[in-house]
Amino acid sequence: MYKLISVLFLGLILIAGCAKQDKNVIKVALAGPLTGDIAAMGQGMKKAIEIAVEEANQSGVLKDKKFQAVIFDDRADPKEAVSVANQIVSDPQIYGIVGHLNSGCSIPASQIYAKYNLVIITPASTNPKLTQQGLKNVFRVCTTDDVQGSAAANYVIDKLKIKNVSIIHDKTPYGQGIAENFKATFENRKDKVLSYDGINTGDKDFKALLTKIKTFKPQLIYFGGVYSEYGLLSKQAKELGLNAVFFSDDGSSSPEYIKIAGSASEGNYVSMIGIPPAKLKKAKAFLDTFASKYPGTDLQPYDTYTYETSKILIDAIVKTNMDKSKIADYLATVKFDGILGITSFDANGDTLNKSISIYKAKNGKFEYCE
Ligand code: ABU
Repeated sequence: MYKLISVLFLGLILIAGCAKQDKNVIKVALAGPLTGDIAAMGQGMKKAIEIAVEEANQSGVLKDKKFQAVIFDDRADPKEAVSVANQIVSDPQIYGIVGHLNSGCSIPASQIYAKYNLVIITPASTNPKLTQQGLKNVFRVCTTDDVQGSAAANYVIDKLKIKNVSIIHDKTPYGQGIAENFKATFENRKDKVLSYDGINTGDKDFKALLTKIKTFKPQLIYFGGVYSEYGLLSKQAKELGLNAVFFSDDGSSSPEYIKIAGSASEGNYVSMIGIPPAKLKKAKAFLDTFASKYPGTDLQPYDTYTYETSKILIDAIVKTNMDKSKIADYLATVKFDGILGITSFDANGDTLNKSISIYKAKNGKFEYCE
């Protein structure tokens, strides 16, 4: 009886929901961490898709219809991402997904989108496995961790002249994956990895691990993970008198890192996908809009990427005349001329743009090195 009432109640909610659907609305979903330790990056993605959607609507490209960005918080949690994916696929007005941010979320969620032939384009998930699943609905605008991890290791060896490192990762598909790529290149080049340890995301006290690492006297500590833990590791290392240089990845390349680590961030490094937004000639209009809409708000690492991803998805929806079944095929051969230059995808759905930049924290800001 209880089950029957529940089913009827759910049915009523669905009918009420459908009745409210406006047929003139074409929805594009943004899925990412809107709350939690890395919410700053997810909130940046939300701002970016909203700017792209507003511009598309102002251009009148859909004539009598309007785009709408619908925002889903996966809290950087793979289980929550699956729940979000199930909500997304149940809304027939959603034409595609921009997201997720975390590879650990994008990988399971993409399998659900695939069952419904919904396209997902990620501006941020960099673990190679995402596009190695044989799913034709998956695309990514950011280059992968094998490219970035090895670029970081080569920079550390060639430019910083480092001979030995300790490596820490956050045990996520992203953090551990990129740390393994860094380690492989470092060891292939015959330099020494003194220690290799995993931490848990969300932990706040790393002093026991850092005290152990201090005994190895590493010249540099590489961290595979995101800014929340990178900030605490850098700060606590300094407090312990561990004076190694720190080096991390795109997930750590947020100005929030510098806020968390404070003066302990000075002289530390991150790598980042792509070239700096300020050097992208065509990004100026987006950067100006962002600055005037959100004065005093820092640009987060994936904002330009999310804006571009949103434009790519919107363009595909328009060019396929809102036929969901054609969007993946359209993207497979697209040459999108946008703020990142020309974006095209290989047979797996990975961008052909593979540039990586290195930044160093100096005077409370990330400064571009190369
Ligand atoms: N690419 C950095 C953070 C997101 C992820 O791949 O998990």
